[in-house]
Amino acid sequence: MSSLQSNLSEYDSSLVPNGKGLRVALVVSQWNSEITEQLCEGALTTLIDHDVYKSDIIRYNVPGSFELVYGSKFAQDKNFNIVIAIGSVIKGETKHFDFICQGVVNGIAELNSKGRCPVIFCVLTDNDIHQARDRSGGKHGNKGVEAAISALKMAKLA
Ligand code: DLZ
Repeated sequence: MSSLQSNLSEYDSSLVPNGKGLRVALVVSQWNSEITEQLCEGALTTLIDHDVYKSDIIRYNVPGSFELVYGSKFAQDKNFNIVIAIGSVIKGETKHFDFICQGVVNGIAELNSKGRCPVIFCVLTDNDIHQARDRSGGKHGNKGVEAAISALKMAKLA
């Protein structure tokens, strides 16, 4: 379902596992930081709302979304229950957008199949800054919230 049909910040809290005691890494791309800071804030607030201790949430910054793969692997190899990779790729005039998106999605998929804990994909891939704003706290909600809920569910997968 596209985010036009659902709001990324809406969820049924009765279906969300409690996060007490979970250790969470937020790997945050600094490219398009106006957007990634909003995504990070949405994820952080949602994790804390579900009882993850603030001191158990560690943030690592990476320069751009392409570096989210290495940053997530770096975090995965530490003692976390879950990693959330946060980025925003916005289409430009060249094919760079396609290469970055492809690299990040393939890299994170591989970490999920081979690494020691799940990596949640909190990467917006938009045509322009307006679409990105709409999905990072704007009219379509905040993908950071959605990512945090997925993180809680995956960390408690049983
Ligand atoms: C180079 C680049 C471009 C053009 N666009 C984006 C973008 O929209 N979002 C993003 O997160 N990163 C972008 N980057 C940077 C690359 O992800 C990467 O940091 C550099 O190519 C260095 O490896």
